[in-house]
Amino acid sequence: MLEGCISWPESVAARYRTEGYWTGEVLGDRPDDDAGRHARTAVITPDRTLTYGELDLAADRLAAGLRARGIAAGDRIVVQLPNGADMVVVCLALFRLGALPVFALPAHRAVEITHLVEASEAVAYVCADRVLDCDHRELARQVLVRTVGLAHVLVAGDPGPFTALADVDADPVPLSAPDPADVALFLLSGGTSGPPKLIPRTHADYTYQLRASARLCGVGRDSRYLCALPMGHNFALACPGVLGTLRAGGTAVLAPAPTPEECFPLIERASVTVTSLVPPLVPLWLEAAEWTDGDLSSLALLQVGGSRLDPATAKQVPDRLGCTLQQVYGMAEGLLNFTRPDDPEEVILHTQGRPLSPADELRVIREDGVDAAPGEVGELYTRGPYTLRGYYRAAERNRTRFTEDGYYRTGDLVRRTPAGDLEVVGRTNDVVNRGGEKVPCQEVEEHLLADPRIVAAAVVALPHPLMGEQTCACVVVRGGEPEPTLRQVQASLRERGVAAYKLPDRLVVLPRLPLTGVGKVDKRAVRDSLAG
Ligand code: OOB
Repeated sequence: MLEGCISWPESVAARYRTEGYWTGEVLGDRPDDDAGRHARTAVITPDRTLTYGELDLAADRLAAGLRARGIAAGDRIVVQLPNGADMVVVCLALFRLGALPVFALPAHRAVEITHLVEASEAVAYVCADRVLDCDHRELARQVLVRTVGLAHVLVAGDPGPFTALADVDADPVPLSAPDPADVALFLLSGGTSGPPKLIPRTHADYTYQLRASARLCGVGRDSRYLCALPMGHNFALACPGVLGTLRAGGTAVLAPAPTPEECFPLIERASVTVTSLVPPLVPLWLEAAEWTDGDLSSLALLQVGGSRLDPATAKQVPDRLGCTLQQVYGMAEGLLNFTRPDDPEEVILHTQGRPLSPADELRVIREDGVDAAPGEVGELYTRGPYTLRGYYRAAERNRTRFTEDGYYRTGDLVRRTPAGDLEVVGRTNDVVNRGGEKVPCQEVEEHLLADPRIVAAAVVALPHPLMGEQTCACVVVRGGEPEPTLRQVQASLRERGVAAYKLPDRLVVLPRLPLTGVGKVDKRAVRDSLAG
């Protein structure tokens, strides 16, 4: 396995292989038993349609082109592309080459991309020319100034001073297949407190996740999965998402944004059968479904996950969208829980489901260290055939986030019903879950403290009706300085190149921050004082 990654103990790996969880399959391979595949539709976007034959050829040409430019198996490539055909082609090309995509989120800016390039020692950054108000060529320029080793910037669209992705093209060459036990890609942690940690996912573990989630969700050749959320996030990528749908021989339909305006016409045009959303989008979709004259009747399954879904909203989904609701409680680190389409309504509305795999091992540990009984709250620990054994090059973090016997400490507070379904009730770690987008408090506090006017900062979650949680920055201002406004604080963070979703939603200036007995900021007291 790649240096800096922790593999499963050999006895455990052998069991996953003999029990059929891990096979010889690798990402990017093609089934040899599907005669009609070549001509079937693989990808639909608002302006392009690709058959499997066209997709395979585009990926093979790009893989050969990358190789000709010196990119090799094991190299890390930061990928930040909007949902579209290029993103799918790039993924397949990298998998076939054995190069490892590091999936950035669309909202990431210079701070985050710099961190990802440094943490992964990436040799390339793949981006679009412009997305909304962001010129990624300018962003790439900033990253190049701050990092060493980034040899290639490949741009979809107008490349400016860099290389056009379209020019990375060569006649296909034979490539040796990667080892199923090796790392195939990196996802980003949302659940940790500092900057995101890199999560290595292997060919064996990820192909298992794709196969098992497609089976659970009934995704096959006749399925059309709408990717409305960013494709680089585990949920839309692989639960079963775009990659699971393509492995199953179905069609991936890619929407540039998750709004009803973008998605409803695609649902109708492509007869979409399944899609996934984060909870804040659900009320918008329900409302838009009332007035749309588009035909949404093909939609059979709506997956919702990433943060807590309000049961009253959940209850309206079947009637107003005409489909089955599935709650998904997952994490980039591995473990996925799903409600099953045939579960009783009570389970679908009020729980976040149960594990994907019979080989997932779960423990719920109370605050006093004892295993919780059904109904009792505790922190969820897990290990299994698609849950990591350690973050990439993060020995210190790994000591605290994993037990000696390999369980990942999720940081989520859950309750297990007697039937084994999970309810997520809170968190032990310092993260604000802003409608599925995870804001690491400590990182934002560090950015706030870079402002010379601010001498102390505590970032906490405040409840919010649509987002679930919002970010509130509580700051102490240096004596004699005027109090900054929220807009000023947001502007200074944006100027530093911080992603927009991490900017505080609220600002509270306090005379001092409450401290615990050992002199650390007492976040609970901060939250309580705000609630008051
Ligand atoms: C998904 O993945 P991440 O890595 O962005 O975030 C994981 C964390 C979990 O540890 C939990 O705190 C929270 O997000 N979460 C939920 C939830 N699903 C995730 N909290 C309450 N209810 C849910 N349904 O967010 C993710 C990955 C794959 C599939 C779905 C979501």
